[in-house]
Amino acid sequence: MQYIDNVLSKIAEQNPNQPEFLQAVTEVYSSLTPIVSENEKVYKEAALLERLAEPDRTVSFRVSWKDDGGNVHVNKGYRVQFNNAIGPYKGGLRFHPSVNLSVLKFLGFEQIFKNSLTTLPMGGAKGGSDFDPKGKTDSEIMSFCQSFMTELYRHIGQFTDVPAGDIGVGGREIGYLFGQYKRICGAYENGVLTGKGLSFGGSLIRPEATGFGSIYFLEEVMASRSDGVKGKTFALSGFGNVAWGAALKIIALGGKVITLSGQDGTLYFKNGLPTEAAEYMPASRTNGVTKEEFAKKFGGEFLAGKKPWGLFGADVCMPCATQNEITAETAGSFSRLGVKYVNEAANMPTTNEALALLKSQGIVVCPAKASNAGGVAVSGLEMSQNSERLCWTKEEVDDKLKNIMKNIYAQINSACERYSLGFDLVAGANIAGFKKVADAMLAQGIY
Ligand code: NDP
Ligand code: 2IT
Repeated sequence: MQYIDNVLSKIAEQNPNQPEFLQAVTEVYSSLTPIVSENEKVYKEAALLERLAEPDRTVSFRVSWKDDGGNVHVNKGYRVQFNNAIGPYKGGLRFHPSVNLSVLKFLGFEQIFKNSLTTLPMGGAKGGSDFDPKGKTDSEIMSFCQSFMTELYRHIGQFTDVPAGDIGVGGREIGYLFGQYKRICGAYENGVLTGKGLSFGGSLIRPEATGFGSIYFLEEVMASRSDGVKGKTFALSGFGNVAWGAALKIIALGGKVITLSGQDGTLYFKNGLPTEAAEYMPASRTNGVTKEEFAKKFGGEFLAGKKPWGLFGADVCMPCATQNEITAETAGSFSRLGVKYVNEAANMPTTNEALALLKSQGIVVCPAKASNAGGVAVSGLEMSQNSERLCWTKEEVDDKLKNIMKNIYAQINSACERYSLGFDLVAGANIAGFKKVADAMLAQGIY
């Protein structure tokens, strides 16, 4: 569509050297044709697509910290506050050497639509640093987190912007970040961060939420095709928070997890990952157990330097590590390997070329902004509990999470019906997530 093409060209011109960001915007905007056609005049007059692709603000700052030997290091710190049309900015923090503005802008942009799909009042944001937590001691991580928060604190708050975890940021980091925020502000504002420890305002099920939610979403998709998780084989990537939650739920529902992975290679479990192995994943990381040692301990193999895709037959491929893991080259082997579903638990794990290829092969893609929305959804529930000054039970949170994932599927399904999209869940999720934000932006005037 001409209007969308023109906007995309302008965004590409204005954001050179930001390939991940342009990829995310292209993927979303290219699928909006049916809804934009219906509202072209209004959207054009309000420059809606142009405004939506430019963050409200981006904060960038220096993070200086000392290692255990007393040496000073300098890292880059960022927070991209993308859009707060439907609620305070909300989204995780990523600590990884690959972090740059392009990566954080793609993540913040995706977060807008994901948060909209959760039905909870949360805007979109993302932040982080090029700091590499690998090989750092606990005291170095604390020193880094304290320095990061000493700058970030002035930009966040329970009614303005609520960060959480992402790659390299888990419960330990959120604890140190919260401690420093409390110390600087001199007040106990526990709604300022989510993913906190249970003893200081965290929510039960938040650690498991992204992985659990992703399987709840897949169950909805499978049920609509008279299919289910039981007896299916799953190839997962990643070995972190999301892979752990997903593996636990797959095994509990009678599925078989045959692979996991780290940056250094793939773990292969021919007979399926045992429950006790899935339960041990977080502790194995904190105890410094290598992937190879872990695989051997639980009857698996470690394939150094290999990615999990294209090697083994599986019903479901489930990327749980990072962006652009599934390329056209790997996606090309999926049909032959019997893959029927790609369940995106990581953010933007599939390139746009691979998405087109999967679609042409009839492989169902469960889009990240729907499938992994359970994490931020339970973050939203953590905020609700903090506001109420109450803690809900595990069952209460898990039930709410299940309902949210069902509701996300229902919204996508109704967008697919309304706009005759067939079973294109990627386009359905984009349109459903976009509509609520677009309506709110139009109602709030031009700024
Ligand atoms: P973790 O830091 O807990 O784990 C990340 C895993 O991915 C690790 O196993 C890591 O390998 C691997 N990994 C990281 N970078 C790369 C890379 N460049 N190439 C290959 N493997 C890599 O992160 P999470 O599990 O929290 O996040 C995983 C994905 O899920 C991300 O895309 C994140 O944005 C997304 N997500 C996370 C949510 C959350 O609540 N945590 C919510 C929604 C989405 P190694 O073991 O070697 O370090
Ligand atoms: O990508 C994501 O949705 C997250 N990392 C979780 C964000 C959050 O605020 O819980």
